[in-house]
Amino acid sequence: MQTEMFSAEEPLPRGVTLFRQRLDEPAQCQVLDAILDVIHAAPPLRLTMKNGAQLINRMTNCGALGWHSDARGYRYLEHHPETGAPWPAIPPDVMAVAVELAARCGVAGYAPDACLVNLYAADGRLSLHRDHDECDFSWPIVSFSFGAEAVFVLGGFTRREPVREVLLRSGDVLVLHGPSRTRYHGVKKILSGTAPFEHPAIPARGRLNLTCRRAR
Ligand code: MD6
Ligand code: FE
Repeated sequence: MQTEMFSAEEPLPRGVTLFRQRLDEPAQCQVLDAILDVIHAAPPLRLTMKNGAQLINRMTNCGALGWHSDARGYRYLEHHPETGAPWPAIPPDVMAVAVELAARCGVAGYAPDACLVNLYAADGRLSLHRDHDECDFSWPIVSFSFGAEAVFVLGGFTRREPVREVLLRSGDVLVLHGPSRTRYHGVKKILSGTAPFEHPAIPARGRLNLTCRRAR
């Protein structure tokens, strides 16, 4: 895989907008307190893919819909697959920031109905993928990072195109929108030990990511 670090001056591709340090530490803790309640109400699971392989990171959801994967494939569910309960609501401050940043990216009227919670242990990663299980790609995905830094990889529109690396830190918010909404991306590595603080919602020496989307 070809990789190359983004330098500070190198602009991100159109439709990739990174709001560095959008959330200060008190704002991050407020979100994480609310996510701790989500985790208690909707226990994170290690999901399985169609081919039987298990995903490395545990995941849960908040919002009307939750992303799920099992032997039948990927889809959005209205209820937690084990408890049968509806997913907890998206915390109001997460919703407010997602709506604000979508608007700053030129998308008015954003109303995310799904927010995936990704829990990375110190050795967590996420293989190269495109988010394409949603109905309308004109709605952006707004992605929040908490805990240890992550080496995020951003590719093109086929798996074969080279990827570039972007470092995501706790408090950063990344928006994929417009022409970049369906770019390939993933998380190559967690830089364990780089978290600015600890919080019980974040796995030890790991990272927590929220991705808000409009699924339907
Ligand atoms: C992560 N993020 O940062 C994984 N998807 O842990 C994603 O998969 C992602 O950051 C769509 C849009 C933005 C993202
Ligand atoms: Fe994604």
